[in-house]
Amino acid sequence: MTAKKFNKKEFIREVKANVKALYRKNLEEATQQQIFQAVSYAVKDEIIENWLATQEQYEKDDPKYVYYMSMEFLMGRALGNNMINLTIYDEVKEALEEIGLDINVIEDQEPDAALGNGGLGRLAACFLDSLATLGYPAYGCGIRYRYGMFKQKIEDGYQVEVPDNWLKDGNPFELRRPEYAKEVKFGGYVRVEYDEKTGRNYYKQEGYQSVRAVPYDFPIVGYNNNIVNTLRIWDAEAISEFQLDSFDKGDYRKAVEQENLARNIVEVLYPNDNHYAGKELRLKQQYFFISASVQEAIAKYKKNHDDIRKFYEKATFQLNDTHPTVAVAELMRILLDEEGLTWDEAWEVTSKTCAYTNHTIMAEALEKWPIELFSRLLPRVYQIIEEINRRFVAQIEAKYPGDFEKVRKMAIIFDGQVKMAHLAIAAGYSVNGVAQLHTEILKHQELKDFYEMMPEKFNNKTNGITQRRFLLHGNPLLASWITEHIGDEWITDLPQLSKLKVYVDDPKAQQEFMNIKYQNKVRLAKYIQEHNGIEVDPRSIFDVQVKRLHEYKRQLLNILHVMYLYNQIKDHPEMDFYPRTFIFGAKAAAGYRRAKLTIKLINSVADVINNDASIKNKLKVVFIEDYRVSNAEWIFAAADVSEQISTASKEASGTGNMKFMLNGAPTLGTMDGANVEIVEEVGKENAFIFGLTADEVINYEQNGGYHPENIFNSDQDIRRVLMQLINGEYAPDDPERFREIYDSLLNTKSSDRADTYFILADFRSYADAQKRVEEAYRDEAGWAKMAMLNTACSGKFTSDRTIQQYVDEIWHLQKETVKVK
Ligand code: 475
Repeated sequence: MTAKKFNKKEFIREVKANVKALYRKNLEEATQQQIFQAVSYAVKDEIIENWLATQEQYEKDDPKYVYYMSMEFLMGRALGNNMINLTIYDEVKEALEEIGLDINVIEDQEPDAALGNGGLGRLAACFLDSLATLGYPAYGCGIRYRYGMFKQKIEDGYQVEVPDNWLKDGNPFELRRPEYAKEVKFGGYVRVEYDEKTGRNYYKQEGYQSVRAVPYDFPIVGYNNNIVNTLRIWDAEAISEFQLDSFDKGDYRKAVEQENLARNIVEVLYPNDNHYAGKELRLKQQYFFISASVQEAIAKYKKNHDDIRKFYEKATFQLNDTHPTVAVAELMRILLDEEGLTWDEAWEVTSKTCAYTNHTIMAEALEKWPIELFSRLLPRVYQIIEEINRRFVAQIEAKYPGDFEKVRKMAIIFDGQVKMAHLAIAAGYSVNGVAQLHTEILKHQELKDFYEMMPEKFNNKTNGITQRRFLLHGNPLLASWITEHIGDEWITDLPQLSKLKVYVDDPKAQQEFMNIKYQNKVRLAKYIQEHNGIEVDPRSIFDVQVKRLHEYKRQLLNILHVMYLYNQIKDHPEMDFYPRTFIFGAKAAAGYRRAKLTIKLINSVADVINNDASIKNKLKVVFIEDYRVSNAEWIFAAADVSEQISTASKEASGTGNMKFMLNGAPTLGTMDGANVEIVEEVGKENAFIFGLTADEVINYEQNGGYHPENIFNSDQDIRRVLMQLINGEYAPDDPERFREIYDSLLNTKSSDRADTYFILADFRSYADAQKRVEEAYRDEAGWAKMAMLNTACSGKFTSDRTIQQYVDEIWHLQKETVKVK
């Protein structure tokens, strides 16, 4: 099981040789970026033998693979993680020290691979880490966006989006695989031909445009087990050698269009989280990577198998939300049109291959494509979906004779739209939610009709996170401390952390634990000083909310509460108030006006409070620019309080909540998503829970909402805070600036209901919970115990456990082992 021995001398020699070969420079002349590249190539060399050995072993064993199909893989940086999983981190660190290099500086040269928005994309990345660590054959399948998630600059308090040119210095870990290139066709029309011999119709797409999909492979290194899986992401190139004779060589216009298609398709990640924009290019992206991935999966299968009707025995497709759902129809198309299966045979394969994970119940995230667009772009695929729909509707009618309501609610194609979730559910063998509460809401509210018709498909897989990145790499001090106390098995068996429980009352352990937290706060304070120019006191409570900016996540509730606290401190300067630093980090979708205005509000409140000497540094507000995976690792390690304050029922799971818990930060949150399970593990007394329950929220919603104006009228503290949104308190140059936010909470003159996310309804209970946080923090020993218990009880939330459940209950894969030669 143990990796081959690391040779320090050899490694140094290689780094030096790489600098020479890549840049014709000696080490002394090279920039840190160049050294990062050289070190990465040396680390890649350590990986390559294992990568080969793994693929060889798989070839020999002929196992079943999971293809994790996802528009997003939010990988973050690779170098540190690869060194960690190869178990050569400390050795490389020493080697680099020997030649005068600082591993942190070198790691910091690497741009984040930000091929994702938030939770869904980062979950995919954690899953790949766990799959490799547990030894399961897997491919991540996605898109190699030229530009990932935009970089965020804050200018005058506003978010400015800057393109993320992450590939500009080259990517040392990727491997271009032109030998696996595939053609993907768009548009045109379908010609039907009857074949006398077989008595069948054959369908041919003609007059189409096409692009060449070229895969790039990224190694996914398992922890200390020699296994290296592959993340295969597709680039688009203009067709050159394909089909040169199939269309008029003189068709210059078409050639240019195909060039443009190729260039546009993989240009940029859509920066929307929990939101569907309905753009044609997005559908092109979806079909592009799905067609290439499905073609590749089939080609791989056919190399060693001749009965395509048993494809599902060797492959399963996990669809990461509905974004890759066109895979259902693409698989059908290939089986019918290229493999010559009958409909029933093809359907049996498809419905035993595809499984769907739902990540959100936000209505605005539901993918519904206009028929016109869909059928124009994917004419043959659309025909197939029509037939799937026809048969599915017949099934509904058979089960519920005469009940047209059922058809209206459940059909895949209805009202001029193709509903991707309905397709995924009808075609897949599994439908899962991502936390217990979320799955219950799917079963009994959002997908009720589907659950009633096909209850056997529904199951829960509570999300998880990888402790290798979010503790071992992100919080090395705590990681070492834990290993000193309970050994290092937690790295691959997180529930072992419960062994820490015997230390929670031990004053020495408490002190050490809190001292590590303090040092991590110092590290973050330095980062904030360097990047924001704000001085924060590491002895203050670090109260952190980092996640995408979305109304349902209620960053607004947090900042309104900060405004309320500031009023209190100003009114009662004598009041005993434990110093707090409120830390925010969040990107808003580029077109999400209200979210962007909320960022401006946070920064405006920060400006006023941070520059008010009269409050004697009791309160600080920091907005961390460009929140992303790499700085997240530091932020989690430094947090005292984890803000998980979504409107109950809206956050499917959350995964940041788990990263905070792992790093010893108690949750201040609503009973939403996986918070419910966190509280179940750690105990209510070790969290700060507030607010309406999911049932209460759903009840209000189904009965026409509630009346925030009653709260406004009866609670003068709240009223005062809201008035400060429109009296210029935080916008003296333009008192109307935050009117929209004020209106969103109170004014029903717009067609939306006021305060859709129950901010006023939960405000008092949130403020009370915050008060409890302060009281608890004053009790040093009590707090240390609570923080340690959070770490000790976080074992359930490893993505290793999640993946094992997917394997046992959905995918049914066999574990592989790989020996190094
Ligand atoms: C949930 N993204 C979290 C996380 O399961 C959950 C939607 C449409 C288009 C682009 N991106 C999306 C999401 O829906 C998403 O990220 N959902 C999140 O998935 C992992 O923990 O609660 O909001």
